[in-house]
Amino acid sequence: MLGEINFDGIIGPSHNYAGLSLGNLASATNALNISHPRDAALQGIEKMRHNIGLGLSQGFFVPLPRPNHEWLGDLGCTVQDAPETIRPAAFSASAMWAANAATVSPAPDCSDGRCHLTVANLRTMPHRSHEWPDTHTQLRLAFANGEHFRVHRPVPPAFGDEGAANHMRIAASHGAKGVEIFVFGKRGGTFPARQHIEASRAVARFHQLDPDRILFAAQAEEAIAAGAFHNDVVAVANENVLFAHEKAFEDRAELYTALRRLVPEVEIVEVPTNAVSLDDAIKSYLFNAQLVTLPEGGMGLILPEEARETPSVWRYLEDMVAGNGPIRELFVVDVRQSMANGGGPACLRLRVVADPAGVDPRFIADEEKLDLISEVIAEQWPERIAPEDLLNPQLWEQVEEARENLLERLDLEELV
Ligand code: SUG
Repeated sequence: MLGEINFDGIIGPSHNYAGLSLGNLASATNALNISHPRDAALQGIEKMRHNIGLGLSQGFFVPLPRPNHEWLGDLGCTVQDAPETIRPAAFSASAMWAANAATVSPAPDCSDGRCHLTVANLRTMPHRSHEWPDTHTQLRLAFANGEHFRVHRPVPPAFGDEGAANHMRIAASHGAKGVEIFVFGKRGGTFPARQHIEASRAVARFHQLDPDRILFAAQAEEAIAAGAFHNDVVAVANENVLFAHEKAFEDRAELYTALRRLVPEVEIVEVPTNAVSLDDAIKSYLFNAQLVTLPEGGMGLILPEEARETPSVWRYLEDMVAGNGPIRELFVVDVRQSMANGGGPACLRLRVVADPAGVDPRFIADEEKLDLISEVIAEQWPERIAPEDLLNPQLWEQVEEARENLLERLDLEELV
């Protein structure tokens, strides 16, 4: 049976704050702070447990090999002699933000009746640009069943692609044919536009989408300048509901009209600036919530603690769930370690609408497997990483061994 599975990126043992993402305010603010990889990863596991507790299907992806020796080799250096401008990028645990791993089009939208995934090239930020080869390998393993899935290589780096974080799907239900919305940034402005329309167009072609059921929407320049480096910082969709800030899109009227024409059941919940300013929305990550359909019916938002701590946001949410709208429940999770690098609950997961039976079971989570993963994390993930620790060979070893042990315990040695 087709259903939504959320695959969370397990937060890797090299999680650190290096201030690598221009335009991501949290990354800049926390640059060079001490990170806590063990707590970070356990927070991620707790989020998965929480969602399993709600009755949702949960999967995971494992951390990528760090430091990335192959990438350093391509740059003519090694971990020993890497320049200071390169070293932190080779250690980044940024693959934890699985919403940037790939763009996913569920089978009902694709003309060959398979679910298509295109790995994101992430070419705008150097530390993310070397994720894709290992992500590609992992996705090809998890979604190896060619009857159900097709995994594509990334769009060439001429055009920036950041995956599902800039992609939304509106459909009467997960299993119905949907309309896919590709949100792109226009050139210019204070910060880089990380998603290019040409990349989105290529993904739509790879996925064999019906050209009459695709929409391209420009991200508001104002939103990018305020720190919305991905669309999922200011908008989220689930089944027939779009939940977005008033300032998310350059031309919202055009988008809403097209959506209402294509999916008459659509419900648009727009948050006005006079209730929640763009700054509060971005600071709190209100829209980086996971908007999910609950097994008992109705929708819920899985929000970061920071949303509850932002008065305008919490007031808005309490009024919203007291009303008659489609979003009826609020759940709060603690993912502060990831949030400090600009990654909320929704960044940490890749949504795949598919039959779980078609997925390699090694990537499907249950309580028991999460216990096992937590055990490895508690024993082997570094407790803290300060910027100067990236120079310490003992840390390099610890990080590599911790990952390898996890892969062994999960029977995923192919990925070592
Ligand atoms: O790409 N942060 C990530 C956050 C990604 C969030 N994902 C979504 N919005 N879907 C980024 O900017 C910071 C790394 C550092 O500074 O050490 C970082 O890569």
